Amino acid sequence: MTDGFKEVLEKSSLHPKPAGLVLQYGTAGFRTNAKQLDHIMFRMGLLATLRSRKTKATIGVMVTASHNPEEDNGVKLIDPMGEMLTATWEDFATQLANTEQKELLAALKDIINKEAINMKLEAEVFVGKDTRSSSASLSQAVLDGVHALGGQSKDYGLVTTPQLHYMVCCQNSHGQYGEATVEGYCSKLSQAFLALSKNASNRTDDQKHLFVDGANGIGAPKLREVESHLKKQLQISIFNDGSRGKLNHQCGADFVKVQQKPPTGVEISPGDRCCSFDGDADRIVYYYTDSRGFFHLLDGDKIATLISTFLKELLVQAGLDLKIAVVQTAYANGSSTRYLEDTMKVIVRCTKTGVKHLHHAAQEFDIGVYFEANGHGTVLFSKTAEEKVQLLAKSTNINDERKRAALLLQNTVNVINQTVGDAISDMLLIEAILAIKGMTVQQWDAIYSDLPNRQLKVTVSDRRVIETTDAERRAVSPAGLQEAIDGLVKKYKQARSFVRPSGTEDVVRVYAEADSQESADALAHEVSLAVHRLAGGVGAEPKPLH
Ligand code: NG1
Ligand code: ZN
Repeated sequence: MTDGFKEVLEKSSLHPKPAGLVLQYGTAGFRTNAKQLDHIMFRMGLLATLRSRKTKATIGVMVTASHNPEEDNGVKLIDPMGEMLTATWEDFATQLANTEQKELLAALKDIINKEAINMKLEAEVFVGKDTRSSSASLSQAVLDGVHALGGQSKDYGLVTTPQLHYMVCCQNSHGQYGEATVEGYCSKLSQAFLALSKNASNRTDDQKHLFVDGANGIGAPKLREVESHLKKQLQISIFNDGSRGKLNHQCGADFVKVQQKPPTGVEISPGDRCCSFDGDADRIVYYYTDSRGFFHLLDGDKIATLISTFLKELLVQAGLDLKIAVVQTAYANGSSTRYLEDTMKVIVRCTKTGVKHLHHAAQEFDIGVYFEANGHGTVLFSKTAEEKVQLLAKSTNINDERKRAALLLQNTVNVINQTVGDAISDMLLIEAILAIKGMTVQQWDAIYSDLPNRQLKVTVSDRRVIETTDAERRAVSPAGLQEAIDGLVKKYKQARSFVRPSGTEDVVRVYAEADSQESADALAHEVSLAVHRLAGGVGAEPKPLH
């Protein structure tokens, strides 16, 4: 044990913390300019090793800053079943990250004591990274941290975030979830996709064609690996594959969702079915342009609607009584919530922003479909739900319709990466559903019409002055802000607006929706002004959009 700590001391001096630097383990781990992260990475290697001893399981560490600019990077820990790190350990992560160099050993020992960690136990950490130029040395710093505390490591190199989550879950379920290799991932998902596709009636090559914007990130090369298993059932053209353009620059799911326009670098014709991944391929949005050149976005809400409709129909056909729910955040378009509740009659839950909140809420149902409007999401099946589906799929004394539905459900379970939102897995599921239902992207889009909406950012001196309640839909401080928002919302038809401090950027986010784009834009602007005035705005007041 003493020796181990000696190594920590020696190695940590190679990854020194800039004095005074304070960073927070936020909604998506640590995320900031890559230059500030070397010591964080080393320390997260240490922490993951402790977490592995504590849980007696393999832990994951992913080096990525997702949809942030190329200059940024970040890191997040993955818990044993592939889920996000538990909250108490997020606090340990923040403490360890902010401890000055000379206090590092004391901070480590503090965690070891508090959690009664047996340092004699073995530890194993899986490490992955995205394609950022800083990721290679930063992931090496993570590995240094793991080794300094005597942990074993497996470096998966370049993988998508959801692939690393998948590996961790496979390892800890001793292969029950699948094989903990990229090849195992590709073959599990593609086999399920091919089985689902058999239920589609004959499709032309055009109908099988999908245009994918890889955000110039890791999603593009990883999609190519999957594609080689798809036996041409899906014909993919990949744009922004990283060979030329800059990561997330004018492309990727976040750009397309927030700007509400197609990415640059994609040559598409009216009606072509397109989708965009984000930089680490855990988000996906779809879109097309119509013959008049108008852009149509199919975001996480439309994806959740398509998937939950499909699953609900299969449950009815299979005669399975399982409770299905859709989990959203306040950013979900009001039309989607209304459609799901009133027309589809499914349970809808609203949680705070951040995947872990959605994930936990979804776990409360037999089938929990969760999606953020930005396209991050997946489907969770309870153990009971999976068992009932398996049993029915095996049974011999049921009619053809029930059998077909049970097999479809079984393959749906297998195509989904239940550990976390996964652009590749979501894409395969969506493509299979469209094929089975014989649906075009336009028909999918027509299920309901989005309310026009606008997202804006306001810079304030301290965004923590904004505190919220009711799943972030109402602000409780600063005084007067919520009253101001309520007053503004009343001026517009079908309007809704809320504000919250971002967990990944130093800004306050403003969201507004209304019956027309002009109204949504005007409301978003007026609410931004209220935030600037009442919550300590920095710089010039926000200008109107038009
Ligand atoms: P913040 O910056 O807290 O709004 C953003 C996204 C989240 C989530 C995280 C993590 C929006 C409005 N917010 O969080 O949904 O995806 O990043 O990546 O899209
Ligand atoms: Zn991401």
